[in-house]
Amino acid sequence: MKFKNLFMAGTFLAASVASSFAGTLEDVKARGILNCGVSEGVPGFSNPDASGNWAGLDSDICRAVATAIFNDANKVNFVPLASKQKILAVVTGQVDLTSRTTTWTMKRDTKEGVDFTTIVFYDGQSFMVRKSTGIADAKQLNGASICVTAGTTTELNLTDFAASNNLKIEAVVFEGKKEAVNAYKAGRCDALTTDTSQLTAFRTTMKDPAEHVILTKLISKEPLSPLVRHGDNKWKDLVTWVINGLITAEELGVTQANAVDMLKSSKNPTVQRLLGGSGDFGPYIGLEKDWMFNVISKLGNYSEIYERNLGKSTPLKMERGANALPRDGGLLYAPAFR
Ligand SMILES: N[C@@H](CCC(=O)N[C@@H](CS)C(=O)NCC(=O)O)C(=O)O
Repeated sequence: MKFKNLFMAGTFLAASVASSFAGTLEDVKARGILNCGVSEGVPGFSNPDASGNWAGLDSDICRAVATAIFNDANKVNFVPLASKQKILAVVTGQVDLTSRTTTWTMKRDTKEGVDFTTIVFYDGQSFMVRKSTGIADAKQLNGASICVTAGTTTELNLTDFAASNNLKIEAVVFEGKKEAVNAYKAGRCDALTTDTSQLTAFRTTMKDPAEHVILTKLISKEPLSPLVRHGDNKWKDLVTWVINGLITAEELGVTQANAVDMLKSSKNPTVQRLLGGSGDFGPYIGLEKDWMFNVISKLGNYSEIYERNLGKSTPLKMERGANALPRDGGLLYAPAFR
C-alpha cells in the first residue's frame, strides 16, 4: 500500500510537471510574450543600451522567434542570466529559451535537461593579456594567474589546457562575468580567458583597448547555440527552423529591404517556400505561412543581423570567419528548406 501511494504520488507529480509544460508554444501564445534568457551584458551578443533596449546577435535571435510567433519583435521579455543559471532557467521554465553565448556540449545536451537547437556562432576559447607582458602564445602562461567565470566550459577547458601542456596555471574563479572582467582590469590576474568573441567584446570596454591583446590560437571549440527544455520537440523545431530560415535567407539573398519584392516576384521556388508564397512551412511548426517573411522584414537575414551587431561598422569589427556561409569559406549551413 505504502509503495502504491508512493508510486501514485510520483505519477501525479510527473503528470502535473508535464502538464504545466504542456507545450511551450501554447504557453508562449497564451502569455502573449516570449521569455528569453540572455547574458548579463556582452556587447554584440546581448547588451542593454542606455535606455534598456537589448542589442546583439543573441537578443535578435530572441526577437526573431517572437516575430515568427507574434509578428511583433517587441514581444520579448529579456531575462538576464549569469553563466551558472543559463541551463537551470530553461529546465525550470523560467525562460522559454536561452539565447546566450552557450556552448553545445554532450553533457549539457544529454544529462542536464536541455536540448540545443542549432549553432548560431562558431567560437573558440582564448586569452587576453596586457600587451606589455609580451606574451604571444598561451603556452607562455606558465605560472600565470587567470581570471575566469564559474559554471562555464571556459573553466573546464582552462584546466585541460594546463594539464595537457604541463603548465602551472592559477585559475581565479569568479561567480559572474562582471567580477572576472573587473578583476582583470584591476590587474588581479595576468590574463582573462573566455570565448574569443567575448574577449573581443570586453576589450572594447577597456580604458585603452590597444593595451590588450587577444591571443590568436584557440584552445577549444565553442559552438554557441540557443537551448530549450528537453522533451518539447515541437518547440525545439520551431526555434531551430527560425534560425535555419535566417541562414537560408542569407543564402538566397533575401533581405529586410527586398523581402516584399522577393515574395511578389521571385521565381525561385525556395524563396517562395521561405517567404510563404507557396507550401505550408509555417503551419508545419504551428505558425502562419508568412512567419519567415515577417522575421526577415523586421530583422533581416543572418548576415544583416551579424553585421548590425558584430560586423565592420560596429566597435567589435568581427570578420565573419567560420561564421560565413560555406560558399564564402565558413561553416554556417542550414538544412534544406523543403
Ligand atoms: N560559452 C561558454 C562561456 C559562456 C559565458 O557566457 N561566459 C562568461 C564570460 S566571462 C559570461 O558569463 N559571460 C556573459 C555574461 O553573463 O555577461 C559556456 O557555454 O560555458
